[in-house]
Amino acid sequence: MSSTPATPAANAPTTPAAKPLAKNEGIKAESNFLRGNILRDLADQSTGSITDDSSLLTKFHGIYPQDDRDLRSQRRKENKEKAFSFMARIRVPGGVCTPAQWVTLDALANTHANGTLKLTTRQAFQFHGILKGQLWSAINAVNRSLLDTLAACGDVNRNVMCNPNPEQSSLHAEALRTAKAISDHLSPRTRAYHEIWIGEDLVAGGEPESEPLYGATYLPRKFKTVVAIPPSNDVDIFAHDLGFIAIADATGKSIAGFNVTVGGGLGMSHNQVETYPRIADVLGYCTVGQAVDVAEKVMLVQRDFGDRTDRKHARLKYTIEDRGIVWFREEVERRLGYRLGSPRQFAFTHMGDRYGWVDGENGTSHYTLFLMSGRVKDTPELKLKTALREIALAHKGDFRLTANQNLIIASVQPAERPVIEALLRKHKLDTANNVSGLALNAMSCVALPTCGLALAESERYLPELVANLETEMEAAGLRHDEITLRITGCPNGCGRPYLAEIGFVGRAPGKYNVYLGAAFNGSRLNILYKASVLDTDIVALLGPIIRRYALERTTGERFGDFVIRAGYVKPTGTPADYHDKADKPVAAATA
Ligand code: SRM
Ligand code: SF4
Repeated sequence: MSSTPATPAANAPTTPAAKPLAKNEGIKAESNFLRGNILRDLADQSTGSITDDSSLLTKFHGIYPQDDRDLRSQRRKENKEKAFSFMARIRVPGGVCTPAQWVTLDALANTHANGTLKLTTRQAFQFHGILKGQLWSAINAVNRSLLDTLAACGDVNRNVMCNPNPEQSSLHAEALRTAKAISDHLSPRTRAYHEIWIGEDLVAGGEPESEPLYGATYLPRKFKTVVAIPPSNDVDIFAHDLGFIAIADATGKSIAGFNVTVGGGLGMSHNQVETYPRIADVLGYCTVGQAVDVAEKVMLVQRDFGDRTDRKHARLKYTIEDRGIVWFREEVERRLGYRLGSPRQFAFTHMGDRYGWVDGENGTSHYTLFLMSGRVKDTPELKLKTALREIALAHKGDFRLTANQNLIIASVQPAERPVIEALLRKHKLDTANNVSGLALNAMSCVALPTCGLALAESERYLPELVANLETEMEAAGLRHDEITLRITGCPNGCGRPYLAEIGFVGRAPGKYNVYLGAAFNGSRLNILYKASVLDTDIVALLGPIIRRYALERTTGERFGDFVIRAGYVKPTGTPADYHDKADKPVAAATA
């Protein structure tokens, strides 16, 4: 496989010279491959944060400065600087980690962060609330556990996701191998990460480094890759820049190749119709052996043609919208030196997780555990973090983080199963059957108090939102019916709300845009039903629709399909589906 080197010419923006490059481009270019002044800023004890330029660069190292937004106004009154701390995102290709790694992260959450672990929508872990003085030792310890935070954020290929498929163990093993190979191949090569966080010596003599794939300015924007195994679309393949849909061979036990998808992305901004969520296109088909090469070439086309002048227009989805999928395929194939095959038949049936015990193909079994919003913490009612530590200490298989923020206790040997069952029972975690269909298919982003971009609550509001709507579902006789519900605190889409049958997107404190009508299998986006709905009005808005669905649905008809048939929303296939032009711009929830 030959890669196109990132020469300045290859990396040069193709947008009109008159438009200046986005500020981030200069900071990247001058950072000496992501070093910048990070070390200097970490040593500066006069503040709990780092400079704006370093903040941009630490993202590539998986680290974000944040502040506790609950404390902002109080700190301002007291004339104190914001309550700064750091979020660190730990990359877990395919979401698979060992029990020993879990135990390490569990301990670090207590000693270095806010005592919780967050499982993300992209099969990664996050720590919140790391104080500056402990940041280095936290990241260093993560690396000693053979995980890392490099490229978990930033303008690079992010954590590569893979369906954690417990039922089809042999397909999963192959798909995971591909996900890891892509992850390794597209990882940045800079030694900056190792110098800063692992204390490795500077490259001898300080001779120039190179980033063979990325060049000095990396990508125009973040880039996300996933591998899916039909019929499960739990990774939400159509939401990502690049996807590989595994096509099984005639035996059903091995992968023959992959359909390649490109140009998905969800982020948008309220009132800016030129930003919108977009479903990925199926580009073609490749063999297993070609997958890494294809991933590289797709990323390189985006490296060279993505818009580096406007970060709101810099994702691959806009490159494809602007230039067309035919042009894009030709450009990828030109670099590959061969044509992609015609896409093969595939069918996704769902994007949620399968809870409880399932048997694998090799005598092992797997338990999928529902975690509300992926947050692992101890509360007076539920000692979830303690329970999972005890399970990790006893478990001999692996753990798999799902794209729905849940956890699979995977590869449990028959002899081990009674031990895990007893621990699940002891901690009352064997209760998926008692949880409603709505809750089991609900997801939220983090939002307040840590996310600097949140306009409204999300994770902290989800339990109340679900409980309120569960009452309506129960009254309609739908307690165990599955409807996907997702909420985010702003329109960036971190909880993939535009792919939920019911999506809530924060506009202002206590106010949400309500979206309806996505497909249950993740193949169709939803549509704005009503803008700026007060949280207190949500039940009155949706209750009648839920009741009508219960009465009028046809056999097997999904809620998302029903609301379109019943005329609640009408897809136009234009950005108008997501925006409400009547709305005025809104300010952030707290200053
Ligand atoms: Fe996200 C920014 C959290 C998945 C689209 N996302 C952020 C930041 C880092 C806020 C910031 O820039 O200051 C959030 C940190 C909050 C916090 O306090 O932890 C944040 N995003 C998350 C996570 C943790 C949500 C979660 O509850 O699980 C997810 C971490 C995934 C991971 O492990 O890598 C997360 N973010 C997503 C997804 C879903 C996905 O990829 O499947 C999306 C939509 C898909 C997409 O990329 O189009 C997403 N996040 C964004 C965007 C909008 C990007 C865009 O193209 O417009 C931003 C803002 C930005 O990049 O400027 C953002
Ligand atoms: Fe923050 Fe918005 Fe992402 Fe939620 S969707 S985590 S509020 S950036």
